[in-house]
Amino acid sequence: MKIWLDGKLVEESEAKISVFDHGILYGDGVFEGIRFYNRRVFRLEEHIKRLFESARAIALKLPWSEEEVCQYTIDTVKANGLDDGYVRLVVTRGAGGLGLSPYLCETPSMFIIASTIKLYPQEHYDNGLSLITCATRRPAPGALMPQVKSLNYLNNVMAKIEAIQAGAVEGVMLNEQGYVAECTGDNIFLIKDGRLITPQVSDGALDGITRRVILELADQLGVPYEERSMTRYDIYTSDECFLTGTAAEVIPVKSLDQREIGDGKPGEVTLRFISAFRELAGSTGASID
Ligand code: PXG
Repeated sequence: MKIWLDGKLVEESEAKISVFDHGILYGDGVFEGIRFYNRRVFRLEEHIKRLFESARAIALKLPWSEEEVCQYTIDTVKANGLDDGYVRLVVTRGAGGLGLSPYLCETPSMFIIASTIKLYPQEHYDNGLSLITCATRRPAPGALMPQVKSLNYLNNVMAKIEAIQAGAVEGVMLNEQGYVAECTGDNIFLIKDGRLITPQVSDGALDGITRRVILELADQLGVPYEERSMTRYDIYTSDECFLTGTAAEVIPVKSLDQREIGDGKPGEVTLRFISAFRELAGSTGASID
């Protein structure tokens, strides 16, 4: 596997970063995950824009332009000879001394991995996955801005452990006010009386690119939607529920806290979104050829 690291495509065994990198020492950095389908990188410019915005929000100045990073992403996918897969870009504050001041770090580091990812077995896409409500809350937006895709995922990792230990597949995370924010690595959507509902970003959700695609598709499919605060009651009493994320794509949910959602099977509106998403993802995106 070839890894893009600070300007060069190197062998995986050569792709090493310093133990003094503040990405490791303090989780000081940002990342993106992008899918490619049929040799086209899906929503490439949008992901790179979000990467740059995440970096700006944490006062991390990148020495490359957005266009250059798009090109490096394409170069990495190409160098690995994959038609379909997942690209992971990681930008760290770079190597500096001990001490959390980012001003100790001179140059940010970036690496790009082009590989494959499978978050869930096919069975969950066919039958829906089970969720629990996690006790671990999303940090308040005033503590950690939910839009920033930072290298601080401990909060999500703790929530994921809870979900798995409870025998579920994913976990719903609430914000400090008790409203639903999102899942540990996916955004959440409900269908109630023919309307699509998803929490607002200000409730602690990542402004997911797949989430944005679903809202665009809602317009095309003529499904009215609302971005609003929701509680667990809204999920328990919804007709359908699904999750979205670059890695997960669009996946139906069959239960929350052992309460069956709808009739416990992937709903009809959900299936329409899944097929519209697949069609779009399989036919659009930045070509690597
Ligand atoms: N919420 C959170 C907390 C996420 O981390 C999403 C929502 C979905 O956003 P997108 O833009 O992908 O539609 C994410 C996505 C990985 C990895 O290992 C990344 C995510 C999730 C799971 C794994 O690269 N981020």
